[in-house]
Amino acid sequence: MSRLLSDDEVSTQLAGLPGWSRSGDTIVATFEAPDFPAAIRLVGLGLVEAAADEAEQMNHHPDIDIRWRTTHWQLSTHDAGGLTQLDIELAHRISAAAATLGATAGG
Ligand code: H2B
Repeated sequence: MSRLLSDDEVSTQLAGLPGWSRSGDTIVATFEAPDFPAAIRLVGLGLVEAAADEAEQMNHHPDIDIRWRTTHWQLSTHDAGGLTQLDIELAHRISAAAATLGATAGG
């Protein structure tokens, strides 16, 4: 079981994750596309697929919510009841996957 990160550790790690922020015991990010078709293409083009591959490799899975032209991502370690290094690692992998698709967290 991964250990819970301290508040300071979470803040320090988030400094290296542009577009990600803390929301309670989770970290969240939004990837926005210019319009709905583009959002679905972004998702369809593989952001979700790429993230799913990373999640399976890590056995650590994101919560994903698609609303009109935004995809909302929420990470937390359910087994630990909060944020662990697994969430930080998965966030980096999702942002890297998004970058290859020309998307950046936060807009
Ligand atoms: N994903 C996330 N985000 N948190 C977990 O605690 C978690 C997971 N646990 N994926 C894994 C699967 C666990 O349920 C399985 C049994 O290993």
